[in-house]
Amino acid sequence: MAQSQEPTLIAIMGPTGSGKTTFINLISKSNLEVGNGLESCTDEVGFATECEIFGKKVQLIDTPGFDDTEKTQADILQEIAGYLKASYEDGRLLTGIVYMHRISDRRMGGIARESFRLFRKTCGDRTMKNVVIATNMWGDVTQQQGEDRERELATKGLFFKDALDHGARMLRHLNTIESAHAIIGELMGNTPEVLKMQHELVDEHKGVADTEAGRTLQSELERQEQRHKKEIEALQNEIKRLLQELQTNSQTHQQEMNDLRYAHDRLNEKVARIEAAKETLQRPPPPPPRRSSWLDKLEQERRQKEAELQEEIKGLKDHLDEDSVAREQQMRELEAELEKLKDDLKSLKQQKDKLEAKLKKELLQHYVVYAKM
Ligand SMILES: Nc1nc2c(ncn2[C@@H]2O[C@H](COP(=O)(O)OP(=O)(O)OP(=O)(O)O)[C@@H](O)[C@H]2O)c(=O)[nH]1
Ligand SMILES: [Mg+2]
Repeated sequence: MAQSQEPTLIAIMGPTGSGKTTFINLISKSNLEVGNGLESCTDEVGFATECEIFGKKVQLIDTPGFDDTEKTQADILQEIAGYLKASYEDGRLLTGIVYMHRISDRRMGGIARESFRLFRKTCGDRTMKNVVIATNMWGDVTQQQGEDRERELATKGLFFKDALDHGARMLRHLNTIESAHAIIGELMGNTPEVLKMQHELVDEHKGVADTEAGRTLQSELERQEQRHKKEIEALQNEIKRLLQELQTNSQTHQQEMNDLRYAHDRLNEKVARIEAAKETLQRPPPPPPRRSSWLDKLEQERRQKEAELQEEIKGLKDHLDEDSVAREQQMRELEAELEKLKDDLKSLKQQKDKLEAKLKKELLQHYVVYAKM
């Protein structure tokens, strides 16, 4: 039966995505938002519906992971500090804390270790006996892998050994209500304790930055800042070196460019000469070369001589023409005379033929007379 007393307060902490909210919903039948992507889901302290475990009222408190994808570690520390301070001032102390860790993580890298360190400083050594480190996601590894990792986590100072040495326990959460109850059951009989940070904030009136967790975070931030500054310096040197290289290269490139430009100009000249030669080929042949002046003079003299000769020839021709006219006239007169002679000859011939015919006739008459005699 549930008691009317104040519920036992148990906070669930751990890296983002480690299954804190899922664990809380499983036990308390709450409906707190569970992440389904790569981004962090719970970004502030949340309270689950009160539930009853082993006859006692329990309230589970959900928290954001120190490695939240949106908020900084300082934001998360402030958020958790705010809750711890208020709850201590209200006289409500945590009976236990579950720190979730995925056994499926191949490594517990820098951020995971840093988160656990902040968790340790928040709790302090004295309250480690009220802490259960719950490994989950056993379904994602083989039994052997899970056991090997569990051993490594428990025995290496870098991981959970120190916390275990101070009284923390390590349990497996098999994602069943039974294993979840078993984990909470481990914490139920504990005496509620004031966490280190609560003591610092409330009893010692320190600011968050002055708490051990705050200082740890601050020195970590300074370390990160130094590292980033070194990285920036290295980057600046690299940029400087690249710029110098670029400058040297650009000088080399300038020379190469000049050479190319020179070669380009020479080629252009050659092309222009070829174009000109082609154009020349297209042109009509050039006029004959000019002769020298003495040739011109000779030519002139020759022309003059030719003109004189032409004149002389013309004169002769004219003269010849006059002679021929006279001769033609003479010829025509001779021809007319010849024609007249021909006519005379003809008429003479006719007269002769007549006379001969007359003579013949008279002879014949004489012959007949003679014969009769
Ligand atoms: N396989 C497996 N998956 C789990 C288990 N617990 C949680 N998950 C899954 O892990 C993812 C993250 O779970 P959440 O419960 O949101 O984790 P969270 O620690 O609350 O994350 P934040 O709120 O971001 O800090 C979800 O997809 C869960 O379904 C588990 O025990 N086994
Ligand atoms: Mg969550």
